[in-house]
Amino acid sequence: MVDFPLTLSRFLIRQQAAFPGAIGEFSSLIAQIGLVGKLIAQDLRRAALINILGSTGGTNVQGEAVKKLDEIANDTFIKAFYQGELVCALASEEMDHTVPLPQNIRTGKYMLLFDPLDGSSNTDVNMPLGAIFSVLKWQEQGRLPADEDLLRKGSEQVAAGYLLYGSSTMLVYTTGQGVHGFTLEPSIGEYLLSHEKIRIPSRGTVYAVNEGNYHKWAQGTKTYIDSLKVRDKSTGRPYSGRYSGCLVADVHRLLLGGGIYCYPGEVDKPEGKLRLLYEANPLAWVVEQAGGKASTGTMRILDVEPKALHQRVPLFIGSPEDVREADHALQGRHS
Ligand code: AFP
Repeated sequence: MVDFPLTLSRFLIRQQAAFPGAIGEFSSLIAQIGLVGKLIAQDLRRAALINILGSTGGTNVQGEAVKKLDEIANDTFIKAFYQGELVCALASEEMDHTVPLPQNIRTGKYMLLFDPLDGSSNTDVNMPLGAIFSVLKWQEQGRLPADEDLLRKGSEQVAAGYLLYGSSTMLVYTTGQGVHGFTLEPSIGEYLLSHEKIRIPSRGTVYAVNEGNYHKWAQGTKTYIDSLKVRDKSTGRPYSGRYSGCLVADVHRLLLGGGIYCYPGEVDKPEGKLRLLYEANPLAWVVEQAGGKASTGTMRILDVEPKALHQRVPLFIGSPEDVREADHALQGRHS
């Protein structure tokens, strides 16, 4: 007999049972993120038919052009959590500061940071997109967290994960007990457990990087990327290049098949492009929980002390042997 599928809700109930005294707030938070994913996936499926492709004409806090779908995804996250109950702080990659929650509501104990639509340059060309989330716990009573209260190291996250809008919609997350992936079964509107306890291969044969930036990189970065293209039987090189323009999709590929994603710093922009709190930290924890590594090139991502909500950081993430080699090359050491 075929196994009966395990839904996200039943999985959450089982996980919750391991925490006596848990009142279900955390399970509801993950389920609500799943709901956001369903709503956004529904818009994406029909995007070209309902006039939601293209740009709004505005720019976001990062100075980047805002796509209509960026705005829709951001609003969906905010509406889903605005009434408090599950969270006491909401911070989005698209917004300057934390979202002010209404006065006099009952707030939950979690702080949610999110990138509502990752890879938004893919919106108009029907390519994969994602959303990334990071959950922190607020311990203080009597006041709501301010911006600076969200400046916590990645190692303090209590949950992290992503939604992937690809050929199917997936929710992948960790709470520090492995990484589990759920695929949305659209005909019944349920996420079903499809990838239990994901483990990343110790080495891969794929690298993802925007090589158009090659001339902007420091010598260590150039040396490392060059080395991936050299024939070498022992490491399976040359590696294949695969870069989608969507971090979530690229990280998902290497989580399942191994390899490395790099968004290096540049000589004139050593901090790189990606955001520490909304992108690097949550994905670093997911990948570490699957047995991988995530580094700035000089230190573990999860140990970086954040100084600002929108801080950027260079990112090398993926199979442990690959990331270790990247670190060595960037630091001018031999593997
Ligand atoms: P957007 O969401 O602004 O398109 O940025 C996507 C992203 O943060 C990440 O998902 C990609 O891997 C990376 O930036 C792409 O950046 P480049 O266009 O500079 O390669």
